[in-house]
Formats: sequence, C-alpha cells, structure tokens
Amino acid sequence: DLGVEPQHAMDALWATQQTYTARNQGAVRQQIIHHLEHTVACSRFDMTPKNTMTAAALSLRDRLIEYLNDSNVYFTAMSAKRAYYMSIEFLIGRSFSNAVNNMRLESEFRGVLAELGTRMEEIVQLEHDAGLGNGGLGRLAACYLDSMATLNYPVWGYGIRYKYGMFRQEIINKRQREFPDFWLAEGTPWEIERNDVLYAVGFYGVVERTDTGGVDKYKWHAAQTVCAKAYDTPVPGYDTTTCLNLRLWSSQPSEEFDLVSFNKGDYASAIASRQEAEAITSVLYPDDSTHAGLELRLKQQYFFSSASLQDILARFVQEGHAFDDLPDFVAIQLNDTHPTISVVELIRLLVDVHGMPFEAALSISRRVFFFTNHTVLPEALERWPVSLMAALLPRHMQLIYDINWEFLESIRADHDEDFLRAVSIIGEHPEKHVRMANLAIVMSGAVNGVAELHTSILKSRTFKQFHELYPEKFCNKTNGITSRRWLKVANPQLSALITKKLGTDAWVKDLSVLRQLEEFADERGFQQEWMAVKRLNKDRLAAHIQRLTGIEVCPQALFDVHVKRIHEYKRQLLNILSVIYRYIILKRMSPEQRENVVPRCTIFGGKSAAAYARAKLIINLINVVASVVNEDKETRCWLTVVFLPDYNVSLAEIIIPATDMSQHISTTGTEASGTSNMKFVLNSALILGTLDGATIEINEESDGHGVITFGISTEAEVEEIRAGYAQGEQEENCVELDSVLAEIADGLFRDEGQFQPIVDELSGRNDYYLIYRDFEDYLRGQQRVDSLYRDQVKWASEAIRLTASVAKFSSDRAATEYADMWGISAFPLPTSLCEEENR
Ligand code: B1H
Repeated sequence: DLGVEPQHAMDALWATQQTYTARNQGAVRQQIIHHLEHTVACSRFDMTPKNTMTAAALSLRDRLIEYLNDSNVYFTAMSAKRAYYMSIEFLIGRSFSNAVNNMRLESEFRGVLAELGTRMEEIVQLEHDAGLGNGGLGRLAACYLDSMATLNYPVWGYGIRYKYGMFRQEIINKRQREFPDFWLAEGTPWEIERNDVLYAVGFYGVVERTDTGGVDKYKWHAAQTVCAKAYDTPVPGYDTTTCLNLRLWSSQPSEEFDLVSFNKGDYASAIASRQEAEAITSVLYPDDSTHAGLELRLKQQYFFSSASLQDILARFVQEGHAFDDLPDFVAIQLNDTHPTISVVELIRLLVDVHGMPFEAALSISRRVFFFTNHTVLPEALERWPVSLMAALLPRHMQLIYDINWEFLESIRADHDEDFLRAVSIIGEHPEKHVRMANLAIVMSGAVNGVAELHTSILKSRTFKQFHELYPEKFCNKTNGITSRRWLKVANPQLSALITKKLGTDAWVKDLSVLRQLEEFADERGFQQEWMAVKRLNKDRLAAHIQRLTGIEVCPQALFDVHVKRIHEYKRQLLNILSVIYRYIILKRMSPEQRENVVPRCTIFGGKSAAAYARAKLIINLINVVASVVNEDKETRCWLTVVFLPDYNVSLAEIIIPATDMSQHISTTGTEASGTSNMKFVLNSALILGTLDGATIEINEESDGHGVITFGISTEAEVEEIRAGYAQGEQEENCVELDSVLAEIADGLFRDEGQFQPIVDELSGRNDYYLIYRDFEDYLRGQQRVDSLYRDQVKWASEAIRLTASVAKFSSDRAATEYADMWGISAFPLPTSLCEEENR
C-alpha cells in the first residue's frame, strides 16, 4: 500500500514547470547558446573553450535540477521509505561526461559542441576534479550513489563540502610535496547553494538538568554555535529520470553568536570567531586508514552529523509522520565510524528536544542505523578521549555513558569482566576514551564488512565478542563499482567493441551480460580487436606520461600498474624492490640474453598522508630508482619506471583502460576489499595479487582466469609467522632480496643513505608486512606474468575471460543488497510523467 494515489503524485509533477525535456540537438543548442550569452556573458569574440564548457555544463545543470525536483516530489508523493548514506567523503571526480552519458545526451551535446568549434573530449578535461575523498572509501560512496540513482532508489547522500579537497601532489626533487586543492576557485556548476536550508550546530558549553516531577530533563546550552548551509549536487541515474541528491554542508558563522562580541565592541574577536566557524569545513583530512584524533576532525564529524539529522527529521515531520514510526520511513547508513556521533545526536534530539523516553529512543535508533566497517588496521579504529568529547559535546558524552550503561547491564549477567571490558564503549587505556566502532555496533541494526574475507576477520577477530553477542547482526556486502563511469565513459572503445560483439548495450545496466563474452574468448579475430583497443588506450596513456613527466615509454611494453594510496600494508615497497631486482638481472645479461626479455613499463601512482614518513620515503625510493633506471641506455628498452604525480579519479580514468596487468599485493588480511582491482578487471587488465580482500572473490568468479596469485595465502599463517618473528625465529635467506638490499646499501641509486632504515629493517627481519617472506614467490608470480605476455593469444583469452566474470563487482548488485537490508523499494517515475509527449 503506497498510501498516496498515483494521481496525486501526477498532479504534483504536472504542477512543476518542465522546460528542458526536449531531447534533440536543436533544443540543446538553444540552451547552450542561452547560457553563453546570458550566464557566461561572452560574445563570439571571447568564446574560449572554457566558456563553452561552462555554458554546456550549465545547460546540463538545468536538466539535472528538473530531474532532481521531479524525483523528490515523486518520492514524497509516494511516501517512500528513504535511505541516507552518510559519509565524511564523496570522491566524485569530474561530472560532465558522466552526466551527459547518464542522461543519454551524448550525441546531442557532441553535435552542438562541434558546431561551436570544440570537441567534447577536449573541453571535458577542463573540469576540475571534485576530490572530496582520500581513496576507496570515498569513491565507493560515489559509485553507490550512481547505482542507487540508476536503480531508482529513494536515497540521499550527506557529507561535507570541503573548501579544499584532497591535496595536489607534486614530485619535487624525487619527493612528495603537498599543495592545496582549491577546487572551487572558478566555481562549480554542479552544486545548488541553498540559502534557505540552514541549521544551527552547537559546540562546548554546559548541560542543565531540571527535575520535572521525578523525571530528569536535560538541556544543552552550547557555548559556540555555527551555521550549516546546504549545497545540493544532483546525482543522475543512467537511462532514467531519477536524480538523487548529494547534500553537502558548509559551515558559516551564525549571526546570534557574533552579535555578542559585536555588541561588546570587540570587533576583532568577532571576526576571529567567524573564521573559526568557517574553518570547520575548510579542509579534508588527508589520512587514509588512520585516525587523526584532532579536535577539528571531531568537530567536522559532529557538524555534518547534526545538520544531516536535523534535516532528516525536518523532512520526516514535514511529510506528516510521528517519531515512533521513524524506522518505517528512514534508514541511515554510517560509512565507517566517522558519522557515528549521529546516533547520539538522534537520541539527543528525540529525548531532549522532542521529549521521548530514553529507552524508546534507543530502540528506534537501533532500527534506523546501519554500520559499515572498512578496515581492520588498528591505527584506523577511531577513539576519542573522553576529555575531548566531554568538552566539545558535553550532552553527547553523558548520553554515551547512558547508552553504555544500558548495554552493559543488559549483558552483565551472562558475561565475565574481561568480556565486558572488551565490548564496553568506553576504553580505559592509556586514557579514558570512546570507542566509536563499539558505539556503532551496539546502536546499529546491522554491521557489515566490505568483502568476504574482511567480514570473516571482523567476526573472528576484530569484533569477536560482538559477534558472539549478536551473530545475526553481522553480514557481508562485498564492494562494487559503477560500470557507467568505469567502462562506458572511461573506455569508449572497449564499450563499443563489447556492444558490437554482443549486439546489445544491456551490460551497462547489467554486468552479468558480459558473461557472454566467454564464448568468444578464443576467437582470434575478436582477440585481435580486443588487443587493438588496449593498444589505443596504451598509446593515449604513453602520450599522457610524456606530457606529465617527460618520460618516453614504449607502448609495446607490458604496462604494469600499481596505483593506490601509498601505505606500508599495500606493499609498494615489495614492488619497487622487485623492479630493482629486474634491473640488476638485466645488467648482468648479455645483449643476446636480453632479446628474450619481455619489455616492462612499471607505473606507480598514489599519495601518502602528509605526516606518514615511511610512505613518503617509499615514494622517494620509487622516484630515485626511476631516475637511475630510465637513464640507463643499456636497459632502457626493457625497463622503464614511472611515478605519475597526483593520482586522482580523472587520472585513474586514463590509466586503468591502458593497463595490461595491475598489482594488488597487500599482505593477506590487511586490505579490507580494494575496489580498483574491480575497475582493472572491468577494463581487461590481468591481476597480479595476493589472496586478500575482494581479489579472492575476483579469482573465484573468474575461476582463476587472468588472476596470478602469490604469497602467504591465509590470515592464520600470517599471524603464525609474525608470532615466530616475535620469538626471534629466523627466516631462510632470500638471495634475490639480499642482493637488492646490498645494492641499495652500496649506493647503486646515488642516494644520501636515506634508505638505510629500510635495508636494516628487512635484513633484520623486522618485517611486519612480510615483504622478505613473500619476495621469492612474488618474483615467481612476475615470471608467470612475463611468460603469459609472450603468448599474446593466451593473454587475450585470459583477459577476455576475466572481464566476462566481473558481474559480481557491479555496484548495482551491492546497492540492491543494501536496499534490501534497509527495506526500501525502487520508485521509478512512471513514464507517463516523464515523457514530453504527455505534457
Ligand atoms: C578504507 C578507510 C579510511 N578503509 C579512515 N578505511 C579515513 C579510514 O580519513 N580517514 O580517517 C579515511 C579512509 N578507507 C578503504 O575502504 C579500504 O582500505 C579498502 O580496502 C576498501 O576497498 C575501501 C572501500 O570499502
């Protein structure tokens, strides 16, 4: 029962003015010209590509806004249960190509832009990335919104509109340097500033208790109040009029607060406090998989949590519902623990502001919230000192104690002290702190990991006791990626080839259609076309590398790619050490011997957290090795090493389609899922990887085709080896790695000795990530890659089979699983409401 007559929804939509429904080149031309003249205000004499791009983007924006309004009206009219995806990061990248493609207006826009004397492919590159995320976690959120929109689910995203996104990386003197990414410098057409969607968010202050006839009431008097303003970014689905909203909050000073200082005549401190308010959303913390632990970060978390919760409740009330029914109309997904303070904020709003009893509020929260964990690395688990939490959010700290007390009481009878200590939301050492993951688990209806292995580690180790308490709460949702951005848009040639071969483009909405490619995996003609597409993409990447770094690479070489955040657990060090080994061997060979070697171009890319010294040293090592190897004329034809600076979404869109083999070589049990592995598979790159994260499932789905695995393969074994090291057990010597370490120590790379700590650690087997242990097997894996590449027929067959098996890793599959868990349904706009003939 939908509760609302479809006729009512129809009326609501008829009432909205539709201007941009015409889908032909004439209409598109008129809109772009209109914006060129009236918004960009340029004449035919200053019609730069940039101006044309802006006008084209604005006309797309107009359509997006109409779709967005229609979708929202329809969801409301149908009284749809909504889901909210809360994430401190959304790594969107560029929007133009994606929006044109999703709205199926490619040929119209391409046509008009050609009339105006530009090529669409050229102007889309003028767009600045929206880099509001660190890596996989933020990009996952963006892929999920694309899928939710495509599948017509009533979902909104909530996050932060950082003024400065992920820093721009430059390599200067072979080291990483960070520069601010002021992505809004020229404005962005993709957001709608909502001057009327404002909420007050408080910080600090005191809690007042009043006794109202036996029941204590609490009221928080915040000492600082800032204002949250909404900026909406429309998220269009593919081949549908559904358009979702990504609502990002920006902080600004609140008037009332400032008046106090102004009235005291203290102008300077009034201005200072304005800046303090603006600082909250000024910068994205560039720490991937580590917990920053700073007050400003907690402020960011509470700021966007509070604004979002107020907004969600306001919509809920406006739609005429009663708070007891909240779980029937609202589901909220916590993307990692960063938004977890939302749970406490909901309870505060329900109890302190709306007068609901505490127990009732607890029970509601447990049916509204869902929690995704993204990592088992101990350094990533969020813990906030009680002292900090109590000062910044005094009422929330009280409520956290109340939640913890209620929780521990409910299980005390059946468990011993050790157990209670392990699950308590409050930890004691080294200082009293709030464990955000424990809070999220206790207060959520379900907890999920992001790949099978990761979820099983959560159950058996990280959250073992919680799994004993609530086995039914734990579930797996293996990550996914969107086929729209990562194949249709990023790799038009391969898309066209697949569509031609299968006689359908149904794969864009259903990746299981690609299974049919298997049938042609050994067809020589098709293999040649397949490899020709790869070659075109490699040519394009080679040109890009030349432009960015000045390095000339040979497109015939095997493009071996390792791009992701730089982190010890991801083992870029293992890769570069093996490159050094390859170089040593090449130097020892005679010219005749070299003739049999497969030429290799090893490409790295990725950023390190600014304060992560070891990761930065690894970037330095890669660049030092590259400079020596690339200068060596003797080996030049067989080995090139490239570090591509400033790896980001739009660079990934060029690199991934051009990759022959990609590396996913984290120590088993450390990478929760990985999502670029899925993007590479979708783009016909083989995988050299460990049995970690989602690579295990990729390997299963393809029955091993196109996946070369190596290394210690079970988490238990990893633990055993580490335990052995701790007791001083000695590893057998690896002569290959020893020779590499000796060359580094002997100064082969003309460095200043900065790599000695790496040499010392590995020689002394102080080797937490098992680089020494896995080295030999890794070299064997690399050899298998080389021999496979020599046989191009076999290579093509493996590549096609791998791509054919990618279905499971579609974010459409994952989005459907989340939607089922949330209990939401799809609400496609009835075609009668969206087709212009009917207007
Ligand atoms: C992932 C993070 C992360 N896991 C803290 N954890 C952050 C943690 O700024 N912070 O404080 C930022 C990011 N990111 C990644 O999530 C995993 O490492 C990948 O394996 C996984 O594929 C991805 C998406 O689930």
